[in-house]
Amino acid sequence: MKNLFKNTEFVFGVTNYRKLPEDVGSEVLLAGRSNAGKSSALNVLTDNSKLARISKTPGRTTEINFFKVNDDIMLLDLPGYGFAKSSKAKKKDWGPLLGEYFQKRKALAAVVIFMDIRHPLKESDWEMIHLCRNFNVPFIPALAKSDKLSNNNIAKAVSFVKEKIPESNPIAISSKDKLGFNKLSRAIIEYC
Ligand SMILES: Nc1nc2c(ncn2[C@@H]2O[C@H](COP(=O)(O)OP(=O)(O)O)[C@@H](O)[C@H]2O)c(=O)[nH]1
Ligand SMILES: [Mg+2]
Repeated sequence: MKNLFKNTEFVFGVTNYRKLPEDVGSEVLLAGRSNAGKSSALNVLTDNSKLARISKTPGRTTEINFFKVNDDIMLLDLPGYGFAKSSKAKKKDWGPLLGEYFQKRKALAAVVIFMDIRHPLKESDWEMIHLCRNFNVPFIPALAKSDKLSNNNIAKAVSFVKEKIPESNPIAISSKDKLGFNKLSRAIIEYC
């Protein structure tokens, strides 16, 4: 399958709703706790190992980073939520932006919620799920690092998440083994 995400490039980071680009096209928000495996997944998804490093640049970690896939689709990298070093300060930084974003943004097409497949559905993941549900935004649970589990336990984790959030279709991925990314791309594109 041709990789639609192959030419994805970083365009800018935004800390303030007023600085967002024009509200057109489809935006897919990439969310997850720090360390869930989101940056690694972004690299595999786009076949570009330089991309996600941008999100690690100090100063960029409190911004929503915009990655342009093509003229219609943007991926928005939201800095990891939960326990990060300065998590309170961080929350304060993009908390209001995120609320306003969900409330107003017509371009918001879907949210991918990255979770470590061994520890899915932590409290901060539920906060994101509630936000999606409240604003009727479809979301895709991406269960990362599936190489850490046996096939049997992968299946168990997927059904566990499906049971807890029946309206979703959880996808197991491994950035290490490059597994699950066809499914993930298709799911993303479906919402755009
Ligand atoms: N075994 C394994 N480790 C992974 C995978 N994806 C990420 N990691 C590791 O998990 C840690 C956090 O990954 P990163 O992508 O930076 O997570 P982020 O904080 O969500 O962006 C790093 O040490 C990665 O090497 C995966 O698919 N398999
Ligand atoms: Mg990251």
